[in-house]
Amino acid sequence: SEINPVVIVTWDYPNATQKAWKTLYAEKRSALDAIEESCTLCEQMQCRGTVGFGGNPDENGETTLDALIMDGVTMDVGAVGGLRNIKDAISVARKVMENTKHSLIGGELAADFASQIGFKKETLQTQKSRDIWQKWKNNNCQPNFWENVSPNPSLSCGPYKSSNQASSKVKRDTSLVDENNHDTIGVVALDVQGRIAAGVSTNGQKYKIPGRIGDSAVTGAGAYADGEVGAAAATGDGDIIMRFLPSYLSVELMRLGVAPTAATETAVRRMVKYYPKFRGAVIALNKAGEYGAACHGLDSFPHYIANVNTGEAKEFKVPC
Ligand code: SD4
Repeated sequence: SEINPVVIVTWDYPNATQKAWKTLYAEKRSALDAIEESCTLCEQMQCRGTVGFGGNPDENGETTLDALIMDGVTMDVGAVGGLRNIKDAISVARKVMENTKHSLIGGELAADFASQIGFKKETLQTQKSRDIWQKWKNNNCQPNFWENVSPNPSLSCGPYKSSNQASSKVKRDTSLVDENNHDTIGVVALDVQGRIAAGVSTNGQKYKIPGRIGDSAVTGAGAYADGEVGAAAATGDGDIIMRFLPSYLSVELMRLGVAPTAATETAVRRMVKYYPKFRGAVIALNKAGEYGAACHGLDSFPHYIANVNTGEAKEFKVPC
């Protein structure tokens, strides 16, 4: 007998949600397909400049991508971190999962991997991302992600010299995630065969230090799925998210019988206990098709849900 499919998507991405819903409901395809299709749409649409090419340049003005997909049936994971010059982050992640014994491939070599199996290498810079970067340079590279170092006086912006006299200390409890810097697409889905999967795709934090890889490449941080229980995905300050694995924690709490909303609230609270200025959110879905979300440090957290009751992508909002 067929299960009623469900999909939850972070932030206000109704098109991506609708795409996943069509894949799951009309086409009766897999949760993995729904995740790949919806994340791919956002990568191509450059959703809010925070997914895909041409957004959130790093200190050198380059855009690099993090993505992860997890199959709750096989517990297999594929991820890319700091992927350069390839637009299709989630699809490359899926290839890592399905066509290799590895789980995470990074950087320039991940681009080589992708190009070997047919993905096109091209710059991820656009005029817009160059302009964003130039403006940041002109503003003395503020904000930046260095701490406990002094700027190298011979350069207008980094690289920086190590120093004990911190003149430009950025405290880690000062969130660097602002309203335009936190919109990773995260997708959790249940398909008609009862299979559960999760995935995320992002270009990471704006002005990140080149080489930085975020939570969206890390299993249990950006996303997690266990077909016996459910799935979760996270968005927000990835450098904090990857210290607490809120997606993994949410799934483990649901395993103990905690409802999705309460599970995500506990996972968010764990981060906030140590980092009171944490900004971000977690979504969760259990095997019964129940879902929930929690957030912190934002005005509110919009997310989209599609199931047989909503009939199409419908917006929900939780206060933070
Ligand atoms: C990161 N979590 O790289 C990502 C950024 C983001 O919604 O936008 N999350 O830290």
